[in-house]
Amino acid sequence: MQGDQNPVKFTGLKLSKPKTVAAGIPAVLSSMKHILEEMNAFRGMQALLKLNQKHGYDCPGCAWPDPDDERSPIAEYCENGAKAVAEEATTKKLTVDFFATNSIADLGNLTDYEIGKKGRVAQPMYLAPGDTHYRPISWEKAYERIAAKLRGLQSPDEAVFYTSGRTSNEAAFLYQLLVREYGTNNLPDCSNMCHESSGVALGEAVGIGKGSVKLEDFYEAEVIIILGQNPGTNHPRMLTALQKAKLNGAKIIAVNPLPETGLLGFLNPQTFKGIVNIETHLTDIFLQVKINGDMALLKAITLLLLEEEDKHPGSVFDQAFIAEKTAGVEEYLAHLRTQNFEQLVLESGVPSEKIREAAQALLHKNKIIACWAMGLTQHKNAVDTIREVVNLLLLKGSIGKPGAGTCPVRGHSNVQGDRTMGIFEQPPAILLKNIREVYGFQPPEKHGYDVVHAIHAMHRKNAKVFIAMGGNFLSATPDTEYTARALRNCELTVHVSTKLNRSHIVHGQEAIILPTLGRSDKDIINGEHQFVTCENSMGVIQMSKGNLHPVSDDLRSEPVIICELAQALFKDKSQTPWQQYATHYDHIRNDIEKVIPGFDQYNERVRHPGGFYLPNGSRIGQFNTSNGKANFNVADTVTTPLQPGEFMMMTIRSHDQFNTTIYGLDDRYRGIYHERRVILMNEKDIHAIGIKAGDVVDLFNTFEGIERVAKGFIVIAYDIPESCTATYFPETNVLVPVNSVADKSNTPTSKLVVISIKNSSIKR
Ligand SMILES: Nc1nc2c(c(=O)[nH]1)N[C@H]1C(S)=C(S)[C@@H](COP(=O)(O)OP(=O)(O)OC[C@H]3O[C@@H](n4cnc5c(=O)[nH]c(N)nc54)[C@H](O)[C@@H]3O)O[C@H]1N2
Ligand SMILES: Nc1nc2c(c(=O)[nH]1)N[C@H]1C(S)=C(S)[C@@H](COP(=O)(O)OP(=O)(O)OC[C@H]3O[C@@H](n4cnc5c(=O)[nH]c(N)nc54)[C@H](O)[C@@H]3O)O[C@H]1N2
Ligand code: SF4
Ligand SMILES: [Mo]
Repeated sequence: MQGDQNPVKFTGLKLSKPKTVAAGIPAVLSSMKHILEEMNAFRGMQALLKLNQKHGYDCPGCAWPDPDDERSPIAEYCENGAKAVAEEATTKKLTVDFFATNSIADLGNLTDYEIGKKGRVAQPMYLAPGDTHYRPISWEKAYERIAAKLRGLQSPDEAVFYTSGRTSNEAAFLYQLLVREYGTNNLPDCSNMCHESSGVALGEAVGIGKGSVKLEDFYEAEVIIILGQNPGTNHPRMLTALQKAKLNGAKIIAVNPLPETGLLGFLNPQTFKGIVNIETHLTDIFLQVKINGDMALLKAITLLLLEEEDKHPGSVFDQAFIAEKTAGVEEYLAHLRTQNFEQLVLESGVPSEKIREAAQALLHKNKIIACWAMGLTQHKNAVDTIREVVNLLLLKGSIGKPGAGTCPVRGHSNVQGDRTMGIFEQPPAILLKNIREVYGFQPPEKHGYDVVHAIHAMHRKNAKVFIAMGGNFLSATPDTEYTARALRNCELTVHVSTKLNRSHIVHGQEAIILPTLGRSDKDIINGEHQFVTCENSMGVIQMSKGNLHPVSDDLRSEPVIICELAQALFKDKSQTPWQQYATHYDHIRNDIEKVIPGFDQYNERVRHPGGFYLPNGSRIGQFNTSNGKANFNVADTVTTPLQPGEFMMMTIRSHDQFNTTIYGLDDRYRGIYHERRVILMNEKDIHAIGIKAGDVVDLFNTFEGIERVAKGFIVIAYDIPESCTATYFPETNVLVPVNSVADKSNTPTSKLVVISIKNSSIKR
């Protein structure tokens, strides 16, 4: 339907050679351009000077950690951090007039890029049943409307409460508390589409669903393997850590279907060396795998290591560690011995000499860090692939010691914290017990809906109210047409949002937008400047205090919105101090301390500059699994049979976006400018199906016999393995089948969609 997807508008593709170094001066210039497009220079300086400082605010971009010790006083951020701030701290705003002149249908004709550039939502808005325009509504009336609807449902399980990973610890804690007091565990979150596979795999293998390394471990590592991650774009300051690791002698192995610029080389714009363009070459060994060829590649490498270990027992594997700390090694090695090296080479797509080179680099090293992101997690067999990464680390004794370990690099800036705070449809027993003891109500135990289950439930009208704490559910989820129908089937959709997005346009019978303060906004309550806290990818809890004057007086903070909604919903029937929580966030933290393990003396410790680390067993070699050991896993590789004319498609991020927020139209490092509707293909494949680079094509998927179509993409010949293609998320989410999910984690398989390609009737 109209509005579900980005309208096809070509913007004028320009191509150049992909870059060989990331950052440097072009990154500094790009940061400034984005900032100055959205605000004046004074506000820009105010915003950037506090970004990632110990008394400033946490970057709303990714979850990469800040250094524990010294921080640059002027620029402790990257280009994409600056863009995230520009997007949020913009002084453009959507007033009542904007909504009066733009109908829902008008808004549906805008691309995501155009919608985002309109500015911040400035007051609560309401869309009445059958109405064509959002109209202003008071906060109190909005809360009443939502509360009445929630109270009127036959069961609390008819409501769905989504969370995106920018939400602070305080807001996340209150949100899950409200939802559980209301009576459901329907708490899907963006993590379900992101690192869920890592959480499941690591939980089973080493007893905690988080990574084990600290930033300092990078500086001690001997080998760093980076699989399925594009840090130059998505975690740019990771390049600084990699640069330091290299200077200390580490070797870097990159595993990716694309030669991503940030993995190849880096110019640090913060050092004098960088300014005068002396580059650091980052990757030593680039393994250009086929899409989902990682498991075969890992097995091939491990097989070579096993051969050497057989020849010289004890010289390659850490036998003492294996004996003392792990379980299942016999089964694993027996399985490995059944594997055929040549077959694995073929499945991985990587030349055997390259695999031998990688094995050689690992042979006598045991300070090994493995980093990964969406290139591993969003596959059918993602959990097994990640466990194969852990298998390798366990053989080498490379976990629970300095310079070694697991590093799933998280996406959203507080996605890890939200999970710690209880945003999870499968609540752990300890959380339920503590809630019961502290708040005196019986929280529900039955597991709730995750993202995919929530879509189906709304589609079937089993769920009738959808509430989102941030995010862009429609565009981030798979199978856009199906999800749009699901949202439209709701009786009420509610979004707590900073900016307008497609999920506000594809709505339930009634819809409400509650505008909220962002990370960079100053949050004053009763004259006191409040702060919130976040957890980064390495388990550090830090405070975040915005310093910019909000663009509208009618914005409220996420914690306050939740408290006010809870009061409207529960009236005087709740024992929870909702009113008190909204007066000072210290009260919230005092109670988090009672409910969530690891937060002792929360208020005191988080006020220490740089915050504090949460406990993490795997970091110190204590594996809190059911058998107290780190567990090996035995699983076979999975191949995707392709018919002639079929390809594997991965959906990836360009350099100018944050998930569904489109900052700009350039993907500078890949040399693709001013266009997002593109498909990257191997030259031979282009030729084989009788099309040409520059042609406009339509893309098709027919999973489970349903035809899904994404129209109008320009073909680009690119350095990508045969049978593999790449497009940008979210334009091709329409092709990701909602029922194609990872085993165990239920994560949509956004990195492997089988497609066919035909010339389009649409002209450029
Ligand atoms: N600027 C910016 N920063 C971001 C985000 C953003 O959108 N913009 N998003 C944030 C979020 S929520 C997340 S989760 C992270 C995402 O960070 P990434 O995971 O780095 O993001 P993707 O673009 O999805 O890239 C996946 C990478 O995996 C590769 N890949 C795809 N399939 C495979 C495969 O089968 N095997 C291997 N080995 N590689 C594969 C792709 O070529 C690509 O380089 O970034 C976070 N940071
Ligand atoms: N095909 C495909 N699909 C994917 C992925 C992929 O790689 N390929 N990646 C998946 C991943 S890893 C993720 S994490 C999800 C992301 O899914 P989401 O987290 O749902 O999506 P975002 O685009 O990050 O959400 C952006 C919106 O959040 C709101 N927002 C921004 N800041 C704030 C804030 O401070 N408070 C509040 N309340 N709202 C705010 C704004 O309204 C903005 O429009 O997408 C997933 N979808
Ligand atoms: S690396 Fe991530 S958290 Fe750090 S400044 Fe860049 S976007 Fe922000
Ligand atoms: Mo993510």
